[in-house]
Amino acid sequence: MMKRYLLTLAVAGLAIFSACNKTEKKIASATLSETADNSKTIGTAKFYELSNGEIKMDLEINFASKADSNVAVHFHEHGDCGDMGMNTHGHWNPTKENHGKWGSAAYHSGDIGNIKLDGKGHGTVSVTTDRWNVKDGDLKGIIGRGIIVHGGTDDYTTQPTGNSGPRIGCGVIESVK
Ligand SMILES: [Cu+2]
Ligand SMILES: [Zn+2]
Repeated sequence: MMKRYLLTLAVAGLAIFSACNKTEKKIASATLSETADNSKTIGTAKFYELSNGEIKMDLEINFASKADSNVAVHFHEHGDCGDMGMNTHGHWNPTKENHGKWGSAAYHSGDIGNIKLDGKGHGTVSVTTDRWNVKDGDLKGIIGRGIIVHGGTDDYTTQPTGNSGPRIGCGVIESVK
C-alpha cells in the first residue's frame, strides 16, 4: 500500500516537472573553445526562452588547465573569436552602464562574472534575465554576440573590463531553429 502511494507521488512529481519544462524553449547556444587552439572545446552555453519572455542561460565550463581557479565570463560586442578573442572587441553594453557585478546597481548586460572551477576545471552558472532577447537588430539582442572566458578574476570595479586577464576561451551565440 505504502509502495503504491510513493509510486503515485513519483509519477505526479514527474508530471509536474515535465509540465514546467514545456514552458522553456531552447532558442540559442554557443560552443566555447580555447582561443589558443579552437579545436579544443571548453564549454557550452544554452539559452532558453521562458513563458514570461525572460531568457535563461545555462553555462557550463570544462577547462582542466584552469582547475581550482576563477574564470571571468562576459558577453562581448562581436561574434568573431579571431586574434585570440580580441576581435570580439569590448564588453557588449546596450544600456550604456558601467562595468560591474551582475545584479548590482550598474553592470553591462553580459557581465556574467566570476565562475569558480573545481579540481577538474568544471563549473556552471545559470542566469535568468529580461535584459536579453533573440530579436534581430534589437537593443537587447544576443544573437551574434561573443562570449569570452578570461584567465583571471573580474574585480567588478575596473572600467570597462573588470581587469579580468587574458582571453582564454571564446564562443559565438547562435540561434537554434
Ligand atoms: Cu570580457
Ligand atoms: Zn562588463
